[in-house]
Amino acid sequence: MKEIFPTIPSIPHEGPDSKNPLAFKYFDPNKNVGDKSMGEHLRFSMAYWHTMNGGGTDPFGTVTAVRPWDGVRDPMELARIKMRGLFELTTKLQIPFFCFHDRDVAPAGDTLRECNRNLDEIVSYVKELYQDYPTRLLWGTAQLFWFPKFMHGAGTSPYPDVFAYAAGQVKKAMEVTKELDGENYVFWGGREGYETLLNTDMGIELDNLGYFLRMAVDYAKEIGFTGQLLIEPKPKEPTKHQYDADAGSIWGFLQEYNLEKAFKLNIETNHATLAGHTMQHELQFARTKGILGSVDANQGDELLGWDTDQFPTNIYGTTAIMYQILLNGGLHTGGLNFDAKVRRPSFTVEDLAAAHIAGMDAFARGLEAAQAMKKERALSAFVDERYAGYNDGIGRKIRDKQTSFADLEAYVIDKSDIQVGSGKQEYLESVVNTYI
Ligand code: XUL
Ligand code: CO
Repeated sequence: MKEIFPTIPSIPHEGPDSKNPLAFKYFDPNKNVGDKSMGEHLRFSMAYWHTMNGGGTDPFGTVTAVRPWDGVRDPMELARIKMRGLFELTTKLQIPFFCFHDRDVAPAGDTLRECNRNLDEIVSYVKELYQDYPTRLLWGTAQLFWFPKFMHGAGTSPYPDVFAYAAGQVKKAMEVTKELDGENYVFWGGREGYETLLNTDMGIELDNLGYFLRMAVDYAKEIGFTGQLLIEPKPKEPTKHQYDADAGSIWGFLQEYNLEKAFKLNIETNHATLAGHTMQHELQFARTKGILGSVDANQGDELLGWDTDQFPTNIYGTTAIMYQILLNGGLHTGGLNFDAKVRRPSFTVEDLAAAHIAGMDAFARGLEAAQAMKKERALSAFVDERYAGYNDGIGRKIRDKQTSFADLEAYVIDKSDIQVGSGKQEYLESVVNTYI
């Protein structure tokens, strides 16, 4: 079969001294890190929408990307070439998974029935590609934000016909995710929010969204989809305010609608930045509540207020992410999906490969640093010590909820020697530096 990316070789591991842009310097899937191989720890995934469909457009400029399928006009032929391109590129890069939105991979039609027909054709083609390539589906999702009908939202639209259309579309997207053995299914509420409160009934919108997700849980059961359902937080963009703003707000929402056992989170670094949180905060919150499911691996620009979806190359960032993932005992069915796009001036196919390599190498280094920090209890020994007061005495009683305000008042009322320790922040920051 003719290669789609003949200039991209199977990427070798050449080690840190290599100057070859198309080689791994740190990522080596067979290297053992703790009790697993690097490949088992780092379940990378390629995002179809950015890598196959991204052209480098921005509000001020047209497509810059040069791609092997430029000039192909027939939409179904184009869809097949790009899908085969994805399988070839992921295989050459040793990326085991991919993710897609329904409308990324096959052209839309005038009706949902027509959209489904096009999608079915591509899904059959993916099943053929499964025979020849090792790449598999990390998660599928429905694209409920591009077309004009979704301008006011999907599950939160004021218009029931749109709500119904979105439900029908998610039903189909869940079916194809199951058909392709997808390990998870993602809900990202791109337009589930508002532009202005002057026209918004928040009560109806939140209740409808809760009900929408309840029906999704029921349908997953009905068709025997056993993959993990994931919600992806983002505070804004494209809407001014999105209801799934961050891990904390989703946790509250899930509990209100009795959905907290059915969903975990797919947490994206750039979305955390937009929410005014660190990625570490979002991961640690989700981990603490037992809802850390998967990661959209990218990074933003702290100076910009929008979603730049850059490849994750910051080793402090990847170390913090991998530390939380290790403390979580891994991501289980989740993975590290490069929801990232090359910069507009990086327009060649070699840039696509180099960008993924850069992200994979940064995560390999982050993993090794995080594993050493965890093994040597570089941070956790201090954290355990800081809270040790709760292991016995009055602290134990508080943890066991065996006190009243009166008991606590009696305990402290004549105490003159209340002691606290140093938080040692600067020292701990220097400790992290020694592992990076
Ligand atoms: C948008 C975004 C989405 C989701 C899937 O910011 O992250 O691509 O990951 O819909
Ligand atoms: Co994402």
